[in-house]
Amino acid sequence: MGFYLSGQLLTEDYYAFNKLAKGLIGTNNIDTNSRLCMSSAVAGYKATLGADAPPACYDDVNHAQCLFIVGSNTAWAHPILFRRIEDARAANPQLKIVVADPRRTDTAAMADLFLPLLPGSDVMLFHAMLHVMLREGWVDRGYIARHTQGFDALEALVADCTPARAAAVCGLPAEDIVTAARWFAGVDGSANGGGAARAPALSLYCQGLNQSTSGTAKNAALINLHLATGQIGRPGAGPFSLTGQPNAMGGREVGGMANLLSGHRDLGNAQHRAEVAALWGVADVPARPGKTAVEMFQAAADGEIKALWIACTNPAQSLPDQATVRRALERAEFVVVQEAFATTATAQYADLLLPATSWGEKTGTVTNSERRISRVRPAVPAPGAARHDWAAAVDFAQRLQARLRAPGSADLFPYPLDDAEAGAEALWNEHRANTQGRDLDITGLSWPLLEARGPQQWPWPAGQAQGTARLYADGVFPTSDGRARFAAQPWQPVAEPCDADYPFALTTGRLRDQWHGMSRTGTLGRLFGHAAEPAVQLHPDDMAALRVADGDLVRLDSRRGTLALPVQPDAGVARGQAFLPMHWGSEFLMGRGADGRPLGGVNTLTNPAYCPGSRQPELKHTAVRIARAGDWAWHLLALAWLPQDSAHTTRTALAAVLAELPYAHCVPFANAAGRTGVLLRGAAPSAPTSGLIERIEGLLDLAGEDTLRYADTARGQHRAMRLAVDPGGQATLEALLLGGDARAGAWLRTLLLDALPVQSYGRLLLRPGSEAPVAVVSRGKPVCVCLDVTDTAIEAQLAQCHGDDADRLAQLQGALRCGTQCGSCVPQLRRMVRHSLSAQPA
Ligand SMILES: Nc1nc2c(c(=O)[nH]1)N[C@H]1C(S)=C(S)[C@@H](COP(=O)(O)OP(=O)(O)OC[C@H]3O[C@@H](n4cnc5c(=O)[nH]c(N)nc54)[C@H](O)[C@@H]3O)O[C@H]1N2
Ligand SMILES: Nc1nc2c(c(=O)[nH]1)N[C@H]1C(S)=C(S)[C@@H](COP(=O)(O)OP(=O)(O)OC[C@H]3O[C@@H](n4cnc5c(=O)[nH]c(N)nc54)[C@H](O)[C@@H]3O)O[C@H]1N2
Ligand SMILES: [Mo]
Repeated sequence: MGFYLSGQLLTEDYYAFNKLAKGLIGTNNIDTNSRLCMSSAVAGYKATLGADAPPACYDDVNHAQCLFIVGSNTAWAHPILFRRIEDARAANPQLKIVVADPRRTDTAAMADLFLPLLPGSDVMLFHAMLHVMLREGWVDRGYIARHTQGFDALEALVADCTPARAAAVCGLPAEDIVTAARWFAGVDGSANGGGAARAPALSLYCQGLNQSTSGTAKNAALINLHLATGQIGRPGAGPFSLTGQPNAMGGREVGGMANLLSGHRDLGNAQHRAEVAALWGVADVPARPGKTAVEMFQAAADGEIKALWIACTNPAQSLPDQATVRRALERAEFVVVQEAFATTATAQYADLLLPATSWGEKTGTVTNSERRISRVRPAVPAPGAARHDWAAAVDFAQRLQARLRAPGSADLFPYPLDDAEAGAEALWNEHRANTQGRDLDITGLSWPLLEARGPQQWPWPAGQAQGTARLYADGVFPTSDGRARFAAQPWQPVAEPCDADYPFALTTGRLRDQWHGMSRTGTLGRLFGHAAEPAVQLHPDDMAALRVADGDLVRLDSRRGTLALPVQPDAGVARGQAFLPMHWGSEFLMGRGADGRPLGGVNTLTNPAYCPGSRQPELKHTAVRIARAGDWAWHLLALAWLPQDSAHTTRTALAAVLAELPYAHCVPFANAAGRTGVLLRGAAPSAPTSGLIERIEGLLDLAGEDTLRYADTARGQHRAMRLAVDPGGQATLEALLLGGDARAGAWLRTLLLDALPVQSYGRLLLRPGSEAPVAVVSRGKPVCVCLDVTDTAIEAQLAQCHGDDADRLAQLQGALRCGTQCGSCVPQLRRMVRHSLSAQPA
């Protein structure tokens, strides 16, 4: 059997599951979605610094003179940290920001030096930076001699990683690599400024490094740079891996992975196994390494794993190579899904669906990127039959134990199920005992202390007066000889390089206002203001070469499946590359496997190849073919406002119907007043004959007497509209469906979304292909979702703002308040300000 868990569980949940699997059942087949997220960071830290511990802290942003942001769209994915970066920049105009990302993101817009490297080429970039540092004498030989091991091999490896060679591999100007090396080293370019004279450099990095078949090598090569220059263990310096999920750190602490054990111990280490067995009071923990995420689902697809217990993650959306994942979920004899929402793709495969509480209902702890442990407290009571995740695991464990345990043997699960606070605290206390003498020792912490003094950083051993802000200030590392290790791993290309058949490099990543599979954010139509529908982004020149315009349908084929999506121009995407948000699962976006079977979501396409060191799959690179979907001549567009209470069920039913089309997507929308609706798009070679339109019309309440219709079956044209007429005779659109030629969609969509009066348009409404009347002007696209401020309103306001960019931004925000709530749209506002003209002061 296999357990597949999540970095969104609380530490106590994780601890209970881990003990159940490794301590009672005797399997190490327990892994988590952190395998898709942080495992390369873990492997990189351990290979170099000796332990899985980010050495820096958030305050370092305020001390750094150089921020090296690599493979992270911090502006969108870590918005609170990004606000700190903006503040640091305002407080210190000398701060240098370098961003290395194949895409020109909102984060890159903040950079003094932007390095649009080719996907997967990071190791070469870092090696070339080290090459330059060596050549120029910018490394810190004293630090290397005192605190590290293995530099000679690395020096030999980077000898031929010249900026010229790296320029070719990475697709970057050689001089930019030299500049990055100089700023990182913190020297002014001439003198060898060692030690304290060096301006501190802080690296911030995330999935652009981790989700790669070179994930471990990428992390280690970046840490090499910190060790070679002594940029670690002092304020403003260090390799700071940004954690993705709220408690991926806690999961790592309790060893909730197939290769780890409690308290940052390793399963492969016999002494570690013996220590944990003694702490738990069991004879032993199994030695055989468990199956990691991708391997676990492959094993289930092969029939080797027969039971899967999935908690707090949605693998039928988030794992690569969905064809295999779906086969696994179908073939497994028993699938338990423990979820807070019954609507996920994975929940559809559950033999047993256990309702779980979610963050606002739970009690326990989480640890953030800077090793800081926070208490989580319930804001609302648990709904219905929902239980805490640890309670489900412990209840099961107690029952199993009652059957297996020899009389008189110790009770492994003595946590009260009837008292959530006491149960969770007891679990946490046991976890604390497991950390004694380890690098993450928290024996000096307690729940009362967290209660009294707020969130605290580890390590905090007993007897210490406070937690630890930064690690390795003394240059002593948690290795056998106290020295850090340089890792000398060469650059290797991506697993599936682009070729003539699959010429585009597809990458996937986050949107600003959505969370993963959108089980939560996807229920809030308003969050679709920023990205309303699934779309693939391409460079405008590639669009011209493919003869497609903004909004046209394209087909994306990889070796594993097919999706079709509208295309959008984005000059921030390099030529030969494509970007697809990772959020669209089969709940929203239909697709097909290579065998033609219905699949869906972005991971229909992605590659399960993984890093040999970390076993993290290469979600950031898939070779794809992109072509205009010209052979699909019949198009569908439907929009409808839905009653609040049935909106979600209607959308789920629609998704099932739409899976019959070769291409379709289905997303919610909302207006500022909180009214929600659904939007569908689809395409097929010709009009479907299977009663599909009628079923969709039924679901959208377009089947009644009050529906206006037009049909020309011979030409495959179909129109249906339902209006609402107020007592004053004003009519607005409630629902519409266009089949055949859906080109008129844009203006009809505006009419519906903005509730514009439609009575004057008469038959235009139903005429296929009719052009938008001039009077139909959209209120615009929301930029600030928090305060519902549109681009149209911002542009109108900017026409009256004057002064320099900072003045105009201040005036804009003063007038419309946009970007003053969560701040995520500030990079976009800055761009709009930059592109606007200063008005003459009144
Ligand atoms: N809004 C929002 N925020 C989130 C999440 C969310 O779902 N929504 N999820 C959270 C989680 S779990 C995580 S793990 C983090 C992820 O946070 P990030 O890693 O910052 O976000 P991503 O968009 O996945 O990827 C980051 C960037 O990697 C770039 N990239 C792709 N290939 C390469 C490469 O070869 N080298 C380099 N240097 N860069 C590359 C992509 O272009 C992308 O801009 O976000 C967290 N925060
Ligand atoms: N193509 C591509 N794929 C990716 C990525 C990518 O960049 N590109 N990123 C990867 C990364 S970094 C990550 S972290 C994963 C995330 O992938 P998932 O883990 O699948 O993402 P979520 O949608 O956050 O899934 C969490 C699920 O838990 C449920 N839930 C919420 N709270 C609770 C709770 O307290 N208890 C229980 N039992 N359930 C709860 C939610 O409803 C949700 O369905 O995706 C990975 N997949
Ligand atoms: Mo993640």
